[in-house]
Amino acid sequence: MTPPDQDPQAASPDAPAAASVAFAVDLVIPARNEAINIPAMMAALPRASLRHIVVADNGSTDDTAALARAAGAVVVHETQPGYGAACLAALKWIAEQPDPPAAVAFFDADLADDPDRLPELAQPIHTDAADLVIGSRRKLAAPGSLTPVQRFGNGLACFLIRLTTGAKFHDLGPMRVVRWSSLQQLHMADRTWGWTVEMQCKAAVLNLRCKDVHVPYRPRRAGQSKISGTIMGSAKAGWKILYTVAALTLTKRRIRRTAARIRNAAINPQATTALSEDDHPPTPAASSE
Ligand SMILES: Nc1nc2c(ncn2[C@@H]2O[C@H](COP(=O)(O)OP(=O)(O)OP(=O)(O)O)[C@@H](O)[C@H]2O)c(=O)[nH]1
Ligand SMILES: [Mg+2]
Repeated sequence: MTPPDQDPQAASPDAPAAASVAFAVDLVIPARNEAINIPAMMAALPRASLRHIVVADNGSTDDTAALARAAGAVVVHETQPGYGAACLAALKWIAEQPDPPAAVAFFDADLADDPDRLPELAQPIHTDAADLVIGSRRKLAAPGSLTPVQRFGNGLACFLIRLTTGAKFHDLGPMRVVRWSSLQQLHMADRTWGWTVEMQCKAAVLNLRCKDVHVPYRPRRAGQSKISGTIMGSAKAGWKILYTVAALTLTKRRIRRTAARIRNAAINPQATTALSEDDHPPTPAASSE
């Protein structure tokens, strides 16, 4: 990852200042060649509910970064393709800020989700009723916005998580909010399309309080469909998701041990809590987008 090319303190004069809210929620937006959607997406965000808006520009060859910056986002660059790689780059930037957020929200740049629902997803975390809130598209998705392959794959992954951990999820929707301290314990590692399922699987293994909220979903606003719209994209993402569920549910003890070390380090910063390679679950090579 290269450093962000914009300091939030030096945001464009037209950009609203980062919201100063008691319950600070930072928003992560992975974006790869989404210039066509960025202005409308940035304009639609509920800024008053958000502190930093971090767009992780994933090797875009269009104006994604410049447009996001002009609209007031912090832009970080990640050259390695991959949804998870982009999210990790944004989280690294957030972790380097003087004050950690209370929670982090995730939102896709193509405006397929409704950003007005973000405060509702953050609410159960604010009231300490949940640690992870997933926007579930299963009931309210517009016709055609989720392909049959996506519905089947997401349903199968949720079924397998339930079978192996007992946790009830209904979707792997990208719009979600997670408590910052919980996110630390999840020790996220996947750099591609296993990101969403890794978060849910690990949260289930760690018995975090998880909640599904029904949200509407529509086809991407504009631009080229990169994953679900192509057979190869769906096949790669589907394989990665199922592999990730299997790998993670076979390494429950390791996930718990890693989380315990991170919790201990938070309580006692003097303790030796260095994480090793062994703390990362096995995932397939991050070769695809
Ligand atoms: N394909 C792809 N998307 C990325 C990458 N990094 C970040 N993204 C972003 O991840 C989000 C989700 O990607 P989408 O292409 O919308 O995937 P999808 O929703 O499964 O499929 P479509 O909306 O039909 O394209 C978008 O905001 C992308 O711009 C990457 O390396 N590859
Ligand atoms: Mg999309």
